[in-house]
Amino acid sequence: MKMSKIGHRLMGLAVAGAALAAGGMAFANELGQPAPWEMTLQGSASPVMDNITWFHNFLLGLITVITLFVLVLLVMVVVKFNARSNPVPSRTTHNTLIEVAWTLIPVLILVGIAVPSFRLLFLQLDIPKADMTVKATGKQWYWSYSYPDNGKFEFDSLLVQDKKPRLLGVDNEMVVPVNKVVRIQTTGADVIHAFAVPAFGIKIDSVPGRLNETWFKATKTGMFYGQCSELCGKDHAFMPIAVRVVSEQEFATWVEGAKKKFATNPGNTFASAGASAQ
Ligand SMILES: [Cu+2]
Repeated sequence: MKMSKIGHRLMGLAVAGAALAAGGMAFANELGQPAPWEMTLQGSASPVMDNITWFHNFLLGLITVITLFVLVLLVMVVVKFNARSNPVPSRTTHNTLIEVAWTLIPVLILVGIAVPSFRLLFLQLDIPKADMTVKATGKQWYWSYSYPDNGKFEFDSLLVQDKKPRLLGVDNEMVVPVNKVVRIQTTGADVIHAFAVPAFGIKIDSVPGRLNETWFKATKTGMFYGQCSELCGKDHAFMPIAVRVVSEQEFATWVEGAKKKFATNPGNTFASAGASAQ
């Protein structure tokens, strides 16, 4: 009776575990936002993030193989060469072949890591010819976006308490067209913030008095969320970044609406944040 009760509980636990795992799997690939039980990187929606994901998986595979190899060697040493099984140790001190191998192979591995690593670094830092620019200004504690190429309007983007997804929903999203190279220029109006959107593989500091640049090309439409990623004060956790990626036509329509909607925005002296940061 007692055993069956324990068995029952164990089975319940197993089922719960499996359900959680399955739930995690189902959520893991949700695009543009974090998910419960997520173990991998967020889904990618830009060429840079595709590369980051590939590089991460490549390194994870490589380090797994190396770690297992070292573990096997250690186990062999422990089992074969302990005092009991190997009472008379060999007095060998050098083996040229092995010494050359254990110098050369790690060098080759490092070169194999360096090549894709530098390629990725150049992809991130060498900004291609931009189709448009969005300037993101970090403020305590919200973001302001301005569109210098699309009519010089600027608006604020604040967290909306009850909006889903929780702590990520904002009143005015940043909107960009799909498959266009968007240059992000960012600065801080008061303290250092950081503009980060995982699905696009971007994270860059927003520093008062400086204009930092990065870029992304969103390859999918939809909502993509990020957060300020530099401790910036008491509401640091409550200044999300919400990017809505739409078709080119929808973007043009949005620009027309935004120009009117934000025409009377009190903070709409273009690049005012940059000036106040000097
Ligand atoms: Cu911040």
